[in-house]
Amino acid sequence: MSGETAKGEMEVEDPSTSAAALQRIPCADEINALKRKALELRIDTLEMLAKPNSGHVKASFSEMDILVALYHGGVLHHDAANPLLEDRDRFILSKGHGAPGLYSVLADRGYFPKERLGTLRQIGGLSGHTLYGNAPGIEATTGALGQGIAVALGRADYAKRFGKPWMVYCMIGDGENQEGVVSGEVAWAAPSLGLGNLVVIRDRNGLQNDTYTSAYVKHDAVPEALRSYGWQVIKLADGHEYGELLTILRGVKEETSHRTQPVFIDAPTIGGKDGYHLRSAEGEFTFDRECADPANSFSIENNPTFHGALPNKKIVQDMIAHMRMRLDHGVY
Ligand SMILES: Cc1ncc(C[n+]2csc(CCOP(=O)(O)OP(=O)(O)O)c2C)c(N)n1
Ligand SMILES: [Mg+2]
Repeated sequence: MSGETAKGEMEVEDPSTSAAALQRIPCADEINALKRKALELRIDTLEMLAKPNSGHVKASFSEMDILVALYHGGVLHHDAANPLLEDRDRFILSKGHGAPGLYSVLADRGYFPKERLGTLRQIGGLSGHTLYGNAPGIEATTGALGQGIAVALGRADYAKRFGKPWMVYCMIGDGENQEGVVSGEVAWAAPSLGLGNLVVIRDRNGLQNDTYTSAYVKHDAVPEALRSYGWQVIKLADGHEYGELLTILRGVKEETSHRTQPVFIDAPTIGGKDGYHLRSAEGEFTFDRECADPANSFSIENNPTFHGALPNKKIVQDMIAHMRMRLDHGVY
């Protein structure tokens, strides 16, 4: 699918010259269906969070398109009817606070009934962070940042040593790069162990819990460092764009059998993506950002306030209503 530039950066083949690459590119209908699916699942996520009136909306919304590409775009080999299928690909959400987004995806894929989403953060219900055994499809207990990627490394190492055909996908946050295990131990070990079956995707939404990540992490230094340790680095232009996401993810999957380098996919995203409502000066919902009156509208996009907290209940209901209207009108 690709070659490496002099800088070691992944170069995607010109689709017009490669039949194989052409097959990986999703068609407009598929992209549209996935965008619609992601909006539906963001609505499910917001409704899930609205009930306990807490939980991680910004993280769940930024990661959603990547999850939908993996689970609905035919990338992961998995079977909701048989969550422990031996040869399944493993997906580990290292940024475990993004659990609500993953629950929406898993419920939609049929891992458990959608009604269970209404139990988030209740005793005996879905856990606020991913917890092994709490719901089918959750592969590891995560939430302490850095933990999931260490588990992912162990699983990938096991698979390689014992000749298992499955791959391990792991999503980290950009703030999570501050954990030593992410930027140190796993970063060094994975290429040394030749883990070509490990794919780490960074949800680079630019935010952590109460501020911008750039205050602590030099975003561009991370891929540079990983490349120098021996990772294959792929920088996406837009972590919400299905054409690019699927072309890359499908290509990475096809190359697994002869790859010895772990893969790091850097995906720029928008924290809280799609979490807004727009109203005109007259108070009517509008889809046009240009026509929206800021005094009547509200957005959690790229807003560090809404890490673990939600806006007030009225705003949340307005956001849900606006998202539903976008769904009805095909605006996504
Ligand atoms: C070891 C550890 N330290 C601190 C926290 C508290 N914490 C939870 S989420 C978060 C910010 C994470 O930011 P990022 O990785 O960028 O994820 P995002 O929410 O932006 O997707 C922090 C500091 C934690 N969960 N684990
Ligand atoms: Mg972040």
